[in-house]
Amino acid sequence: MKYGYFDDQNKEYVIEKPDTPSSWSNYLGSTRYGAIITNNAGGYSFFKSVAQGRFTRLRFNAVPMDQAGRYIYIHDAESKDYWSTSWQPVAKPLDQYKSECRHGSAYTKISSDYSEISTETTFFVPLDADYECWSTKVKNKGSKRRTLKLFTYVEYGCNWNAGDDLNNLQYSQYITNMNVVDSIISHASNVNLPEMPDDFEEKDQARYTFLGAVGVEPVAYDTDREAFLGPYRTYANPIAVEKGQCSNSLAKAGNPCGTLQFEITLEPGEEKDFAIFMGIGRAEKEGKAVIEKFANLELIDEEFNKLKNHWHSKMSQMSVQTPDSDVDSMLNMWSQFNSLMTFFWSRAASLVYSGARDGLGYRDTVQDMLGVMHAIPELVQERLELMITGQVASGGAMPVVKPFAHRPGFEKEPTPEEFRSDDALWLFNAVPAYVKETGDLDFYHKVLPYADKGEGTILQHLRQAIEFSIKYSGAHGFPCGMLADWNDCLELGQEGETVFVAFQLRYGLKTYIEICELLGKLESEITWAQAALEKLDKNLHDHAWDGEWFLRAYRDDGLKFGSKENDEGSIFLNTQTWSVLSGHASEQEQKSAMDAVHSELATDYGVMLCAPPFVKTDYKVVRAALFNPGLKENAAIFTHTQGWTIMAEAMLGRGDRAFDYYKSTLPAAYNDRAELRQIEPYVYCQSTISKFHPLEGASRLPWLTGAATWAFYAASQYIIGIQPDYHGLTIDPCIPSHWDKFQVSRQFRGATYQITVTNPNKVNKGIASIKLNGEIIAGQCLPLCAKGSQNSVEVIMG
Ligand code: IFM
Repeated sequence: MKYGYFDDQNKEYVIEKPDTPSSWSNYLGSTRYGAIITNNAGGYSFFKSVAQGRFTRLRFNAVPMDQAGRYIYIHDAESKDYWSTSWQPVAKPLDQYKSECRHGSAYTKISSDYSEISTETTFFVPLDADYECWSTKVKNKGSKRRTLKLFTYVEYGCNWNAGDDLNNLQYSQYITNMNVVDSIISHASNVNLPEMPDDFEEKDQARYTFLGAVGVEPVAYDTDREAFLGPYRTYANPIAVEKGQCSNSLAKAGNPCGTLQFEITLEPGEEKDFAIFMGIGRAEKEGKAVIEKFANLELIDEEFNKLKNHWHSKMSQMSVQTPDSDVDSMLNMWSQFNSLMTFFWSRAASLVYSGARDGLGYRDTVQDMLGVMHAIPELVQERLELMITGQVASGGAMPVVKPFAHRPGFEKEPTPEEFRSDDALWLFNAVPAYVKETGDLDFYHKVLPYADKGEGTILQHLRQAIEFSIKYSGAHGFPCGMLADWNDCLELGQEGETVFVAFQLRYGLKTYIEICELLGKLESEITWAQAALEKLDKNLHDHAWDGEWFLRAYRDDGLKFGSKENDEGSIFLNTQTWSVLSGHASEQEQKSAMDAVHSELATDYGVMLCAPPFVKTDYKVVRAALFNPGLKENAAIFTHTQGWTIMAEAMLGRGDRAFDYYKSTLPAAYNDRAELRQIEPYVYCQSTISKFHPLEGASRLPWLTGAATWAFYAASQYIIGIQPDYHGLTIDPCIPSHWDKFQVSRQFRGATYQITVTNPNKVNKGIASIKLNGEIIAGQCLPLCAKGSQNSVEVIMG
């Protein structure tokens, strides 16, 4: 079933049926003022951190779903009928109530049409602002005069600390102090304590937000949830809305809410515009300033257009036109926007991530950069440097880096039991990708502190990552599993070894050698890394091959994972793909391993992480066994890993298979059968349930996932094949043979390349010729062109 469509022109996904199988959400704002909004206006807002800066409430995983949110209720003064400008929470029958939701790049527009009144609200956070705007139009489409009473609703947190707000009720229910100042609601907590702007993590301090309106004059208010809703009622039938009158309640404890009541009269055909602003700060200061600033409503449109243009221009650094419109919708907008939001919020803020995970998980964050490198290199640099300073001097990394609390040079080194074995090795993906995108070779020489003590150039940081993996290696010469390798559910024991991280280490060594060769005068480093690489290759050759595919790991007692010897988990995906990505495996091994992936792990909905699932195995051996078969790490289609699968097939030149894999987890490809996948058809998810479970094909945990970044990276660099390189832009597509042509527009280091690729001989891979501005070039790497120049590139495959 179809609930909506991609409006590619406007870079929007348009939901026409509001009764989606799950809440389909979007993100507003920045890493300062963030917000989540669903297609039914559910969601919440937060400042800097979902865990420690959440000031409006959503009840996660509750019934009904996705409440509370940002609501505007309408009460008809004559008929006494009432509804909401989003289908929920009042939920009028859908044969009478029409709704449209347009999720765009950091904004959402929700329109309604009911009882001859139409509304349209655009929710967004202006660039660099610490407030959000709900810009609203209400129109009388009928032939008689209408008097309408309007009510806003948000439910505030009592304490910005989300845990205390929802759990520590004996405390948090007694700290609210609501006021209304010059018609602006003042939401305050702990007002008898000082404000501590320099100590964000201190939850016991005074904090303020405001909510006010422009274009309409409030006639009443409620700030006490119980007064507004009434006992034993829900958001669907608040007593104040039913009566058409607020009671001017001022909550001095309990549950605060933000309701301003307005009255508007509309002649037939007349439209009224107004806007609600909610943000950080005091009503009398920041609130008043915002309301005054936007007294001229036209400024709202200006701010909105600025925001839209900002994100559109970032994402247009790369755009494609292919024979497949699903691919275009994803690559030109949603894959990129999904990667951007994942970069912003890591695994902290969504409808599922409720703030329990604060800070930046090392491995995920370093990978998340790969999908946004081309769009926001400056922000990537800042984040990358932060993460590099989260590496300790011994070369391992802190499992989590907290941006607002991190103190390089003063952090405690994790114990060997706390380290993850893969964390710092992801720098070998992110750092070269950053340098290749920007051309900033000096970055390798930049000196940055370690988390615990000392400092080193970024090149030295990279070397330390290698040293760490070598130091903590086990009996077969592979890195130890430590607390976890990429897979959080393998219990390898402190001395157990991971073949996956061994491949990562090999990739690291190979990359380190390339960097040293590039920088020059580093012969001794090259010799050292080359020797380590040869030794590792021998160990991999001797101990990692299982006959048809690669093993996954050795437990500390010698038990193998991912071997034919195992009844459960006899093959794992990651070691097959990384045997190719790392460059270790012979051509024969690569093909055999990837063919085994195809025969043992591939399904219509993507490639499973391992198989068969763990049913009899003790969860102390594989924690995945605590999940039912077909879920998450227990043989689900773990989408993070799909990008590696696509890349490996593309490196083998098997474009049809690479593309099949890409399409099998491409969200847009499920738009016509969205009830199967259930989640948003415009974003990636953590996992899709596999054939070992009755809900095969249903997907879980949308938005914040490494799948977004790797899918974009794999598709743009390995299928479309546009790869930033140190000295130019390499063109190396690997496409389905039925594609006869595609186009790419890529901005790279200030120049624009309009690339047309034709495929007259229906090949998967291979270049017959490349012309840059009419001249044939040698090889596949476009040389750098002048900043500001427009360049045409004609590529013929064959
Ligand atoms: O790789 C991890 C990730 O860091 C957190 N979520 C689960 C993944 C696989 O175990």
